[in-house]
Order: sequence, then C-alpha cells, then structure tokens
Amino acid sequence: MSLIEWIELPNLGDHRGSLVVAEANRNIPFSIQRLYYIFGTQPSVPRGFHAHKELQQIAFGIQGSCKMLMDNGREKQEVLIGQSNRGLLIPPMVWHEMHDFSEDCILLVLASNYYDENDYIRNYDQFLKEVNQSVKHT
Ligand code: T46
Repeated sequence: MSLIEWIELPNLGDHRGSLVVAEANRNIPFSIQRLYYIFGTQPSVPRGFHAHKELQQIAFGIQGSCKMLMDNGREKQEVLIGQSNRGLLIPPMVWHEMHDFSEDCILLVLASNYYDENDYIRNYDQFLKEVNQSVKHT
C-alpha cells in the first residue's frame, strides 16, 4: 500500500449547491464509528504528532486547507488537504502532523473506532521502535 491514498467521494451537486456522500463500507473502506471536526485553527499552530496503533481514519478539508505530513517510518510525504470530496486515508502506524492551516480550515475526520487514548503513540522514538519491530515480524 502506498503511503498516500486518497478517497474520492461523489459530489452530487447541482445548481442549488454541492452534496457529497460518504457511506460506510462502500466508498469509505471501514465502518464509521466516530467523526470529529477541527476548526478555529491557527496557521502557525501545528497539531497531530502521533500515530494510531489500529485506528483507520479519513480526513477531508471540507473548507479551506492544511498540510499533512505522513511518515510510515521509512518514507515521509507532505500533502495538501483541501478538497471537500477528496479525503486522505490515515492508516494505522503512520505518524502524522498537520501544519499550515488556512484561517477558514474545517477538517472533517471519519474514524473506524471510538476514541481510545491507548491507541495513540505520541512519542516519535516509540513509534519508530514499534514500526521497526512490526517490519521484522512480517
Ligand atoms: C488524529 C488527528 C488527525 C477526545 O476526547 N475524543 C476524540 O474523539 C478526539 C479526536 C480527541 N479527544 C481529546 C484528546 C485530547 O485531549 O481531544 C483533545 C485534542 O485531541 P488531540 O490533541 O489528539 O488533537 P489532534 O488534532 O492532535 O489529533 C486529532 C485526533 O486526536 C487524532 O486521532 O489522527 O486529529
């Protein structure tokens, strides 16, 4: 699987405006158990700086944009999230950091499970250790 995967949702917009649809286990490749949205951010205040052990997520920039640095321990890539119907897949064991939020940014995140702080790896050295251990066992 490549580090960067986008999920495209249909925009059923017409002259009245846009309408984008996400359906669990159809165009979203998991059962959605939770959604959250991030807004009121500041361009110079980054967020994230963690990986998840098992959680799968998809992040949509439903308004404005931000940059997301993705890092699987071997490769790093930064992408711009800024299309309301194009979400970035954040798989387990990918360290991610959000930077350069536009002032109007609203980030909508669909998640495969409920919030669980034990699923977070918030220390980068610990992340690298766990990633390298899992590579050795595959
Ligand atoms: C992620 C990126 C993209 C909850 O209590 N429940 C929740 O569902 C969430 C998402 C957060 N929280 C609490 C945990 C913290 O005390 O809200 C506080 C802020 O969360 P955090 O510092 O983790 O926020 P970000 O923006 O760094 O990360 C968030 C998600 O937490 C994370 O899963 O992948 O967005």
